[in-house]
Formats: sequence, C-alpha cells, structure tokens
Amino acid sequence: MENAARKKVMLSGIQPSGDLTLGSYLGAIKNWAERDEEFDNYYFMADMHSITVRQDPAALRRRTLEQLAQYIACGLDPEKNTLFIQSHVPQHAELGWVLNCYTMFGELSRMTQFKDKSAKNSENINGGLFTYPALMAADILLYQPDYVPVGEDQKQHVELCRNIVQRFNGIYGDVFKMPEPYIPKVGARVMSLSDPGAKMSKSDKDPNGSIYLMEKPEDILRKFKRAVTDSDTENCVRYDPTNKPGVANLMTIYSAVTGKSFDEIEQEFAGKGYGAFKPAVGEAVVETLRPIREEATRILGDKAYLESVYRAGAQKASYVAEKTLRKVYKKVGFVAR
Ligand code: ATP
Ligand code: LTN
Repeated sequence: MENAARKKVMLSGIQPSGDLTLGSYLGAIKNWAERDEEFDNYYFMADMHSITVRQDPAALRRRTLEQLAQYIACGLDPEKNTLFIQSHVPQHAELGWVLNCYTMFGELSRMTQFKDKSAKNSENINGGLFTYPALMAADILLYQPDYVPVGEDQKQHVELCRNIVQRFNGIYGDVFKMPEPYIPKVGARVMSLSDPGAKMSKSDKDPNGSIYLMEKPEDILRKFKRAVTDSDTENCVRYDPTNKPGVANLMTIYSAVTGKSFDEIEQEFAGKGYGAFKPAVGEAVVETLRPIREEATRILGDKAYLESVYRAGAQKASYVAEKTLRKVYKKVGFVAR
C-alpha cells in the first residue's frame, strides 16, 4: 500500500474437515497455483473453522498436515506462497472477536452455508457455526488482500466481508482494503457425480458423489462410469445445464482439466454418446490428479519438511497480521500494551 510497486495480494483458505475433492481443486486451489508469480500469496488450513462441526481430534490433525502436503503438491511452492495453519496465528481469533461486534445478526442469519450446515447438524447448531463469517472476514482482512480466490459457494461470505469493511471503514476511516472475490470461469461449481443438483463436497456422506485428490485411479474411473447422466433419450453430449445437468457437470469437469471449450467437447463426442464420454472424463481426471497424488504422498513422508514449512508460514503471517491488528485495536479504543 505504502509502496506503488507493491505486488497485489491473494489470500484463501480451506477447512481440513474432510479429504480435498476435485471441487476444492478446480474451484479454488488450481487457481491459486496458476498465479503465484504475479501475487503475494497467503493460503491456510482453516482448522479453527473446522471445529464449528464436531471433529475427531486425531483425524483433524492428520488432515491438516495432509492438506498442507496437497497444497504443495498442487503447485503451491512454499518459497512463493505463505502457507500456514490458521490456529498458529492467534491474530485470527483476536480480530475475529472484534469483527463479531461489527457483524449483524440479520446478516449472519441469511448465510446459505449456515442454513445448510445447521440442517445437516441439527444436534449441534453452535454459536461458532453462526458467527463463522466474522472469523472468515478476519482471516481475509488481516492480510489486506486484493483478491480472494474461492468457488461460487463462498461468494456470499466474501460479500459479507465487504459489508463489514464498509461499515468499519465508515466509522474509523480507511483501515481495511476492500477485497474482491475471484471466481474461476470454469469449475466454480462442480456438482456431485451421483446428484448433479448438489455441490461436490468433502463432507458428503455419499462417497460416490465426490472424487478425492488422493483417490486411486481405478476408483476414480469407476465413479465416472457410474456418474448420473440425464434420463433423456437423446444420449448426446451437449451443454444444457437446465435440462441436462449431469452431462453439463461432466463437461465442466472435462473442460476444466483439458482446457477444451464446450464447443470442442461437443464436436469430439458427436455421435458417440455417454458410453464413450464418461470414461474419457474419468481418464482425463486420473491424469490430472496422478502427479498431485504421487507428490503429496512423497511430501507427507517428510514430516520435518512439513514442519519447517508451517512454522515459517506462521511466522511470516503473524508478522503481517499483527500490523493490521494493532491498527484495529487502536481505532476501536483499546489501550496499547
Ligand atoms: P465441507 O463439505 O467441509 O463444507 P466443501 O467440500 O464444501 O467442504 P470447502 O472447504 O467449503 O469445501 O471449500 C474449499 C474451497 O473450494 C472453497 O473456495 C470453495 O468455494 C471451493 N469449492 C468447494 N467445493 C466446490 C465445488 N464443488 N465446486 C467448486 N468449488 C468448490
Ligand atoms: N469458508 C471457507 C474457508 C475459509 C476461507 C477463509 C476462504 C475460511 N476462511 C478466508 C477464503 C478466505 C470454506 O468453507 N470453504
């Protein structure tokens, strides 16, 4: 900000609440890795968000480290990206509290993710699940990013963060930079393979709907062969999300992993039908995920390396986050320590 040559900042996070899916990759991580030269980047494991839904402690710890290995395997070089674990940077909780006091009950009540998750976890609708977007706004604003690369489903939370910026800056002056959501053109909303009406999700109870980054090729191929296509009699690969949502989803995935346009895909499979199309999508996904799986497995074996990455990441992130937090504490009237 002070410096005109300052690189633009990108920031995003994913909850280690389940194994990463093709949706998390195409909707988010792939876009992070493609731009890491151009931007100053912060990517984290949102473990504090994960506990809004009950987690098995050992599984949460394991998945947090696996997620870090997968970030690196997807191309996020720790030399060019600050990779850290959210709970290692206490400023997230600290700013999260302040922003809770600038986020309205009505705004939080409108969040689709809150409604979905409280319907799915009706025995545990806790305060954290409700105020989650205030913590997410803190995650973002501590680093003053220009862009927040996420899938379509997170747009509403980034919009709420923008409202908080407007409210807070309206009272105290120019404290926070206004962040923009950055949503990919293809892959912003990858749907379940078994239910094209629902988002592919890592906490989906039906394992046939989701493709996991670490999954074996034969399982991936089997899931694509069984993917729900449409009950029309046409048996023709054509992009029509309203009438043919299953085929449109497979076309989106194929386009995102091969770079081919929908027109090119329609031509490639003209006269061939779903029987040829579905395994082709499966093969393309297998080839995209193969190097990621192999590299993540290798990195996971090197615990000392992973530790050095998350320690250095937390140190760098804390340094930046603390600057913003001090400014905020001063503005709201806390006595300096
Ligand atoms: P959970 O089931 O634990 O809520 P999730 O699988 O829905 O998780 P998130 O952790 O909420 O995924 O999302 C991680 C990132 O990936 C976010 O930026 C989100 O927008 C993106 N993303 C997740 N699922 C999809 C999807 N199906 N299509 C496109 N982007 C997605
Ligand atoms: N809410 C997001 C994860 C998340 C995030 C963030 C994304 C937490 N904090 C900050 C971008 C920026 C999710 O559930 N996918």
